[in-house]
Amino acid sequence: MSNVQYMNLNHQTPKNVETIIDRFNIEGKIIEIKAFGSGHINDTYLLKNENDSYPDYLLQRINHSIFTNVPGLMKNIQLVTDHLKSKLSEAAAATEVLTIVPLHRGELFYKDEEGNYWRIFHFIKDTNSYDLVEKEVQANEGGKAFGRFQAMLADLDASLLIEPIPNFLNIEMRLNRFYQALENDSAARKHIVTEEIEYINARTEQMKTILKLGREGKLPLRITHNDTKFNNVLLNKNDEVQCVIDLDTVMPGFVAYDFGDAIRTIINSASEDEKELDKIKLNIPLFEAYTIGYLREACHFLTDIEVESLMHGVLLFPYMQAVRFLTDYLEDDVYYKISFKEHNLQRTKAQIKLLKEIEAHATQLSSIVNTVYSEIK
Ligand code: ADP
Ligand code: GN1
Ligand code: MG
Repeated sequence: MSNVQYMNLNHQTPKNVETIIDRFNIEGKIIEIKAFGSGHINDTYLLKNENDSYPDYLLQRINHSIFTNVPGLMKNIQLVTDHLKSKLSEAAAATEVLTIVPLHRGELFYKDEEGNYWRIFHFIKDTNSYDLVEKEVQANEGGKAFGRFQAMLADLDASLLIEPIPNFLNIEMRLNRFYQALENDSAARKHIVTEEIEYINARTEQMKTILKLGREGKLPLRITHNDTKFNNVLLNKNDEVQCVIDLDTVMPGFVAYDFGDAIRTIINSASEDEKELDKIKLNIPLFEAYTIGYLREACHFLTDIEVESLMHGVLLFPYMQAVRFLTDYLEDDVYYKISFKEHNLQRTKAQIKLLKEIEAHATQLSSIVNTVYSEIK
């Protein structure tokens, strides 16, 4: 019998959704399906159950042009979530870690006739994710979340994980792709972005600091999240951390990457794609709150050089994001979801403005990291 009794379908509902949902081992009856969240990569839908004795679910179409090895990706998520759950009580494991809902025969995803890949997680109730951080307590909880995440994964054998996107956060590779896109200029947009190109060109060597420290053996590779923007952590109604989500990019990385990408979204008083650049200011109390939350959880395993590297991550991430958005703009918007024609250009400009602000306050931000670290360790 079908698990889908009645659905409040709308134009955003995927085709053949009943057939897709019926493949999965879900409980109860789904009575409503709606598009959910503001992620840039996957298509996400909330599946509402008929009554509260059964869970709601989160259905996702995995963007398989970006994640080309879906079996490997799902295996990664299973390894990571099993490892996290093994350290928690049964009750905490169910609500503080993502739970994959398998198909009836146990597979972790479903490939439909059109070649789309689908997966389902338990929907974690009574939580919020924030595109824009509002309060210090939220930033502090976010820091705790990602610090704890890294700490709990420190004893997972990294060789078991595949790299879902090879060189994902390698700035050298990102710059090579950017210069290739400039050379191809396939959308004939290069002439519009001369100022942005100049800004990027002036910082290429400086932005390779973390990579170089890694190559010199001064920074260890750890298991990191690699997509720590703030809407990838769920907070409960009391603004306490509930769950780290969006585990698609978990793989070996440097801790400064997770710190830098989280700060990129926390310290910005405006949104990632703010049109009015004057609104992009730094919220330094939120920076401090995140740093305290993170270092309290992570200081026992971090080396002094890793702590020093955090500030390089803070500079690198708005830069890398500007490079990535601008590359996509030059390539005619093939990677990120866009809501209007010049969206990737607007995002690029906003990230460059954010980096200018961070550069202007770098000494102050560095000294906050050092003070917090010396007080906590
Ligand atoms: P994307 O890769 O497109 O960013 P995410 O996995 O981050 O996709 O999901 C998009 C949004 O859906 C998240 O920002 C969050 O708001 C929400 N979300 C994701 N997983 C869950 C979950 N298990 N429970 C509740 N909300 C979730
Ligand atoms: C994407 O999936 P989402 O929306 O959480 C991207 C990140 C970028 C981010 C910018 C797999 O994250 O790397 O930092 O957009 N994810 C992937 O908002 O490319
Ligand atoms: Mg996300």
